[in-house]
Amino acid sequence: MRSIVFQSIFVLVMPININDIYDGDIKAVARAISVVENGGTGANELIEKIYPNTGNAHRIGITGPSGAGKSTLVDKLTHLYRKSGKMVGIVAIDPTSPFTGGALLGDRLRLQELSLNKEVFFRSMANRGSRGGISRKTGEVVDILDSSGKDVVMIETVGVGQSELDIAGAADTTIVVLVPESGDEIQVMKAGLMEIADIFVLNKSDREGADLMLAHLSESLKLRSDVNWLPKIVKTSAIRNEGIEELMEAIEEHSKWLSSEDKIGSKRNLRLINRVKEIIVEELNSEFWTDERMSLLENMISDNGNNLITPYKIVEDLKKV
Ligand SMILES: Nc1nc2c(ncn2[C@@H]2O[C@H](COP(=O)(O)OP(=O)(O)OP(=O)(O)O)[C@@H](O)[C@H]2O)c(=O)[nH]1
Ligand SMILES: [Mg+2]
Repeated sequence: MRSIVFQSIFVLVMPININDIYDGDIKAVARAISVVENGGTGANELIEKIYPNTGNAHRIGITGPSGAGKSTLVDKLTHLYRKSGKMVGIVAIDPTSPFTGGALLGDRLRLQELSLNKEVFFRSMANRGSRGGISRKTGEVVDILDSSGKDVVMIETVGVGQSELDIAGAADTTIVVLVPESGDEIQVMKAGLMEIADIFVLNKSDREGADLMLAHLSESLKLRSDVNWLPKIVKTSAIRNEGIEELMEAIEEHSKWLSSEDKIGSKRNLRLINRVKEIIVEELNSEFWTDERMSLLENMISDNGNNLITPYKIVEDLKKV
C-alpha cells in the first residue's frame, strides 16, 4: 500500500491525496485549488507534485466585453463537449459584473449544477484587487484541472485592460467574444483583443446589426500582420444554441494547427518562460521589501517636502541597505 504521507500535501491538518486529484475527485481538486489561491509554500509544493501530470488538457481562453455572452457560450460548449465524452474544467475569473450581475448569477447556478459531477468542474476566482500573481495563480489553477484529467479547460475573463493579455498567455486557444453592438469597442480594442484572438465569436447574432459587425470584423482582421493563423470568425447565438458546433470545430481546427509543426510546444515553452519570470519578479520583490526598507522609504518620503530627493536617489539609498 502506498504511503499517504508521501503522496499527500498537508493543508493545516487535512491531507490532499495527489492520486485523488489525478482521479478528478471533486473535493480533492477543490481543496487543491484553494491551496493555490492561498499561495505560499503549500502551493509551491502542490504544483511541484502535479506539474509532471499536466499538458493533456486543451486550454481555451474566452474573453470579451462584459455581458457579451461568454458564460452562456461556456455553458453551451460544455454540454457539447460532454456529449462527445470530454471532461471539462471551467475557471471564471472575476465573474462579478456590475452590468449583468443578475444574469450572471443565473449562469453561475447553471454551471454549478454541472459542476456537481466529476466530468465538469467549475470554479470562479476573485482576482480583482488581489496583489500580483494573477496570471500565475490562474495558470496554476488550470494546471490542477489539467492534472485532474480534464480534456478541455475553459478560462473566462472579462476583456478589460491587462486581463485579456493574461488570458492569451494562459491559453492554447484564445477566443474573443464580440456582439453586434461592439463596433466602437473594436476600435478601442484593436491593439489588445485583435492581436490575441485565434477565434472571434460574434455572439448575439440573433440581434440586429450582426452582418454589419461581421463585415467590420473581417475588415479589421486584414490588419493582422501574422498570417500564420488567420483568426476564424464564428457567428453564434448562445442563447438559441446556434453556431456552437461550428465554434467547437473552429477550436478543434486551431488545436490541430497548433499540433502541426509543434506550435503547441513553442507556445507552452513560452508560457513556462513567462511563468518563471513572473515568479522571479514576485520573489525578488518580496525579498527586497524588508521592514527596514519600508520604513526607510517612508522616512525619506516624509522628509522630501521640497522635492529635493529624486525617486532614483531613493532607489539608490534603498539598495544600499
Ligand atoms: N440575445 C441574446 N442574448 C444573449 C446571447 N447570449 C447571451 N445572452 C444574454 O446576455 C446576457 C449576458 O450573458 P452572459 O453569458 O452572462 O455574458 P458574459 O459575457 O459572461 O458576462 P460577464 O461575465 O458579466 O462579462 C444574459 O442575459 C444572456 O442571457 C445571445 O446569443 N443572444
Ligand atoms: Mg460571465
